[in-house]
Amino acid sequence: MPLARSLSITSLSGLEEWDEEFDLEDAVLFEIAWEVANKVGGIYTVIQTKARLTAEEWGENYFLVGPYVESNVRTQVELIEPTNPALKRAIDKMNSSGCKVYFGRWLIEGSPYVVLIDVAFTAWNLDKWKKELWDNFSIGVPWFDREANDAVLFGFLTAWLLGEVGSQCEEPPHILAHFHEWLAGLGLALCRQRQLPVATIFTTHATLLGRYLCAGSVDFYNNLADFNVDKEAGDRQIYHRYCLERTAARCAHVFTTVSQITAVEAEHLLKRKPDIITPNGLNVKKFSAMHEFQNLHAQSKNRIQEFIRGHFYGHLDFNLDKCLFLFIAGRYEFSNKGADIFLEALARLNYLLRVNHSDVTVVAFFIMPARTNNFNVETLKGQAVRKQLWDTAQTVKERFGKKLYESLLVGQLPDVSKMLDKDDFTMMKRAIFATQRQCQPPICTHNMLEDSNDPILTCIRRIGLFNSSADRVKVIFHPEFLSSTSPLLPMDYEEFVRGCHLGVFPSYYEPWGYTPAECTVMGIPSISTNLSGFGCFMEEHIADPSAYGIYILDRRYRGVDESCNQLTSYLFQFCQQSRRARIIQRNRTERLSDLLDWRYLGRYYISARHMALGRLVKHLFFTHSAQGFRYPRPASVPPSPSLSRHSSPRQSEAEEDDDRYDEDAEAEKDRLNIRQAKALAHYVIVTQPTQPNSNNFPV
Ligand code: U2F
Ligand code: UDP
Ligand code: G6P
Repeated sequence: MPLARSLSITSLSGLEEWDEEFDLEDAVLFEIAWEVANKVGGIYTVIQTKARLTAEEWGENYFLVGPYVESNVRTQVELIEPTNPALKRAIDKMNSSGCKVYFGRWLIEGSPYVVLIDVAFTAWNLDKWKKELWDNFSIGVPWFDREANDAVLFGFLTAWLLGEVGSQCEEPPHILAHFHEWLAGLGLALCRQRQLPVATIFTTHATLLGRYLCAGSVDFYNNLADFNVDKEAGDRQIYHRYCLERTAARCAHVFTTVSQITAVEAEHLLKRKPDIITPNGLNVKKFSAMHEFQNLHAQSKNRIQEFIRGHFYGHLDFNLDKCLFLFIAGRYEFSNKGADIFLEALARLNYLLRVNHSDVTVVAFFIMPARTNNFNVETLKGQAVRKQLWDTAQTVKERFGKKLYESLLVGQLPDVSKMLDKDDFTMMKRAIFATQRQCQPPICTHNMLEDSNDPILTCIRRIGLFNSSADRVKVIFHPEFLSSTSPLLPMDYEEFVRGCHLGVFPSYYEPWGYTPAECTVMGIPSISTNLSGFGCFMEEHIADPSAYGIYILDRRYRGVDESCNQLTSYLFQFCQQSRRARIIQRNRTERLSDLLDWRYLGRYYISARHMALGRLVKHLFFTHSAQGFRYPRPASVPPSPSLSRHSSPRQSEAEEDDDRYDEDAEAEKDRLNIRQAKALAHYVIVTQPTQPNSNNFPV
């Protein structure tokens, strides 16, 4: 059953009441994206994690629309008969006109309904629709761009579906359609061009041009206002895609982006200022025991340590108990994701740890998918050797135990010198012999197809981080996403993150950045930047982010070298923290989960929907002011920045023994502070008389 059938926002605490008569009992919401039940990237995470909340709110009237991909449907969807009569008639009509449209339940939390369209089945329409696209929008899509061709088919089919649903209803329905990203954007433009009674929202999760420009050597943020957008798109052969994206953004009743930083980018590159920011949330699961996530950290860390034992066999000359695991993960965009400055900072950290005679060892993981030819022999051998040592130890232990038992049975204390015989020693010597290794432990776990041009490997060769004994910083490049079925590191990504100490995401181009957000809800500190949507969001909402384990690197107002120095100093300070300090910091990080929960962030989507409906149905102009709360500084951190240094919870081992620090009291004080801050947060929706929509179609 839906929770808020009348689209009322009064159920959210701290929100003002909607005082307009706005009967939306019969309103239906379609959310349309290429990544519905189809994992490609971050948009899948947005839709999949938000589904439960939206399904609770809209109940039977919420439908996700995506492409039909057989392999996905087999594993993720249960096909059923359409539940809504008008939608059933619309689907039947399309299917009898040569389309293949399926209806089902997506088997994720919230079990939302999905309408899946087989675009390939309607490919015979492509030329006709491309002509229509050219005639009405002057956008020409080249034959060789398969993704853009799919976008054309998907666009025409979704507009057809929405038009058909409208015409199958007896009363004019209130239809809301929320489109994500350029691949789904054409459906929106067609709804407006055909003047369908549909309130439209377009959310962009990155701009095409922004991503391309940043990946080149362009000073992006200082030149945002000056790019000749048509020329830049043309030079990169994405003009037609860019046009599709820009048309959707300009035609939408409401245009949104995932962060303020992408809003500025969109304003300059897509020539429309977003009406509202819709930040990305997560489906946060709370454990009933408060410290359960700490136990999970310890368990997962043990498993990573096992992998390290195998990977560094023959060179295990460092203390695993003083070993910190750092990682970067995501799309392999070397400089956009900041892998370049992370490597440089690791080289500097290596130097600092060495000259300071630190007993800490850092292992930095790079989890970024690249083209490979499977695992390499040396890494597989490492795990085999480790297993062999383990088996040997178990066999010797059993034989030892048996002799001990027999000796005790006859009432004698054993002669320890005779407990191990020649066979045992031979077995152990053989096992030790197998751990002899002439080469250094490998950097890369796989055989790379483009080894000599790979940016990470090339950079490692230049900075000389080769996992030698003297290095305090070791590097492992795993060019494939993690999986629990891997013979090497059998853990899924979530387990791996939990076992690490710090996620490092020093991105240059990052509209949102789910990876640091995921770290936060798992109670793992992270480094992000003030050029990432997540970093800016946290800066805005938390008085002293680093005290909570949210380190935000300045990549906006500093040069690369300076940012790299700042990153190095964050890493070095992190390495100096005691275990207790890390535990306290993790507790604080985890306390921020609520801020990233869809239960809090979902309100921005609600607000966008109200605005769109208002613009379509009532021709009202809404002024929205959705202000979140600001997390205060943790209770025990001194208010002065100089006193708190970079606000790590504890600085020294001496302090660690100081029992005056009461963690539970701090948590309780923090909770009180946060409750007060939340109460002060306000959210106002003001309705005003009709004003012309500055983004009227046609553009
Ligand atoms: C934005 O991210 P996107 O999902 O739009 O990024 P894309 O480049 O379109 O897709 C990259 C995804 O592809 C996946 C991996 C990435 O998330 O999961 N992938 C893969 O499965 N195999 C590979 O070999 C390589 C990549 C934006 F950039 C983010 O900042 C936002 O957080 C996100 C959601 O709003 O949208
Ligand atoms: N990820 C994953 N397996 C891995 C590494 C990463 O599934 O081994 C996921 C991670 O959970 C995150 C996504 O990849 O949700 C990356 O999203 P992000 O928003 O950080 O960047 P994008 O690549 O979408 O731009
Ligand atoms: C968790 C566990 C502790 C363990 C600690 C290790 O907090 O509950 O038992 O000592 O993790 O922390 P570290 O930062 O050293 O991995």
